[in-house]
Amino acid sequence: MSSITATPSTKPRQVSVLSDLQAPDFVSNKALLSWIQSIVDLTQPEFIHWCDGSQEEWYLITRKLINKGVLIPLDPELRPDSFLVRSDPDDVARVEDRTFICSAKKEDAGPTNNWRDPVAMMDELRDLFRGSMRGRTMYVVPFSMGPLGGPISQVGVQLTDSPYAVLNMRTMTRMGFDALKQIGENDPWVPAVHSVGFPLADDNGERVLDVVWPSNPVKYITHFPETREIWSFGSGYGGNALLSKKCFSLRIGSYMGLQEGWLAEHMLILKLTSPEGRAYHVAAAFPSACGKTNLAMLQPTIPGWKAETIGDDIAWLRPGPDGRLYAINPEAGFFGVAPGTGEATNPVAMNTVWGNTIFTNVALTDEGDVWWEGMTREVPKHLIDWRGQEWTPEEGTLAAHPNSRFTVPIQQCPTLSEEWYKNDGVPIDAIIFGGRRATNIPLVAEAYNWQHGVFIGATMSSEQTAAAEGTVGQLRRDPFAMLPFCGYNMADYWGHWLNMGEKLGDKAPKIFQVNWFRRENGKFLWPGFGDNSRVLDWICRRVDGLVEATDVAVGRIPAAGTLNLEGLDVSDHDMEKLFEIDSQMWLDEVNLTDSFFAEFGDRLPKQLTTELAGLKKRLS
Ligand code: GTP
Ligand code: SPV
Ligand code: MN
Repeated sequence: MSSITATPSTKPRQVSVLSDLQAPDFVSNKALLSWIQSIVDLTQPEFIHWCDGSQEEWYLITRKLINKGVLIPLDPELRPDSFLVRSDPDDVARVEDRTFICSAKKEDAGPTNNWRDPVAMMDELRDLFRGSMRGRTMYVVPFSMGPLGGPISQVGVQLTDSPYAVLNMRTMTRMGFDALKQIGENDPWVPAVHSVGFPLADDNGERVLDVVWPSNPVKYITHFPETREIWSFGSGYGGNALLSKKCFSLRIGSYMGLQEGWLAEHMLILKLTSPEGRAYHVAAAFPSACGKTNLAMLQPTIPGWKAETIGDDIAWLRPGPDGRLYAINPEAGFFGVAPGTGEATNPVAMNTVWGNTIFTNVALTDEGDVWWEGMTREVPKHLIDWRGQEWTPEEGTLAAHPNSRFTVPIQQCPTLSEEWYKNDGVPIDAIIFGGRRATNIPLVAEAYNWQHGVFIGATMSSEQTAAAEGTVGQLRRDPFAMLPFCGYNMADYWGHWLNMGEKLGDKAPKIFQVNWFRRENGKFLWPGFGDNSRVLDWICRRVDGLVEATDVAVGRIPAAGTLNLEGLDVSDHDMEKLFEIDSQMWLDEVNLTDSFFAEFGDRLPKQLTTELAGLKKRLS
């Protein structure tokens, strides 16, 4: 563990257990109060802090963390009210092998999730959480996912001993007393307990020293879908600790969606306006660190198109009164990947992080600003790297961690659509699935119909990124970009999508597949970023039946001349490669899909078997 941030009191004292919850007067929900009391009794914090979401609160917490050396303020002239934070090198990404779905029955978690018996898990958690907040402040963090009081919105309360998590939650959600007021006497909310697992007292109750980034080598990210509870232990980083995000909005959310007839998805939401002035809304699922933030902030390179951002990571979708599928972004901020983000690739993100931003695990410049690989063409001569060490380019190491991130309010995004504020969401015209695939998957293909689209989503694979612990670059199945985020049996999830298609009928969005990452000799064939507007243009025109498509084995690809390539410097050879369908390689993939589907036994919807057989036939 790195540097010490507090001197022990000369007289070690027994850390007290709270006897008074100090709840604000307006809190009337008895279940909420008794739940908080039970967590206080279990974790034994020294202080309790109800987060009101005010500016004063932000000021007090940031000053406290500056004094402890946790937040490093950046030069206010360069990046006002912004901070650098360095995590423990062992706590830098989501821990998928420590993530559990604790449904009563193992089959309900399914073969793609880690499962624990809920009673046994809870026993183990109680042992871990007992006294885990001693000597610390427990923050009560009420938050709303979606606009306050909106019909699609949900409220949660995270109890945490991490003030860093509090600051992030403040940016990522509508956090504070306004959200707490949404929980009336009989209203539901999702309880989420989080501890970094580093109490400031030893077994004798004597105070111990804090560290800059407290965490615990034992980590558990656990979900109880049937009782809608979240318990997270041992990590302070990203999706492990900001429980509104993956834990609530996706894992618990997806199960709520199954029960209540809606969808919680790992999707960006983008509004596009054509040169003719027609507005389209698209939702796109890409695995972690595969381009959602970038596509959500796209600057079209083809004339006349306008792109506006609604969400970059999560979408909640449900049929509206007119029978179409409507989406909201439940979040209020971006927790975006820093490396690769620069003026050349994502100028909108660069403009968004002008200030009020928390940067985690990036490098510090001599001027007191931040830097990461890909931010500027020119590499600084000297930096302090993400571990806090002197760094020069000759070092040959990465100055920023590959999963370093920025946390920033969505309202700072210059391309934010005013529709982000809409309670009822936006009607979705097209759903896009994308992954990081060096081979096989064409630049763009349209699904033949909803069922085929569900098959495309279900059979997605992608090269693993640094967003989670594991081997980067390894190709793995990531159905619907939800492999780490589906809170129940993936086969039932596919069934839910198929049912949704039936419900939506001819009002269902069209489904597409894209791949910006096809390579030849290690080099990307497609320029990506702003030029992805060319693909979106084709997709929108297909939605309105304005351009022709050619049927191939895997779907419908642009007919000759229908993809706008004007002013683009991609050779005919590369364009051909981008759409190449190698039957043998595809048949190999079909065989792998066969074994993948077999893992789900008789829970696999038979429509997917039909689709697989259809694909095989078209390929041979
Ligand atoms: P999560 O926040 O982890 O869910 O990720 P995300 O899907 O929002 O990923 P993001 O947009 O941050 O992209 C991650 C990486 O992909 C960055 O390093 C980008 O530079 C790179 N990237 C995004 N779009 C493109 C593209 O069109 N082409 C290429 N080659 N790289 C891209
Ligand atoms: C992802 O990994 O998909 C993220 C980052 O969006 S985290 O919030 O850490 O899950
Ligand atoms: Mn994500």
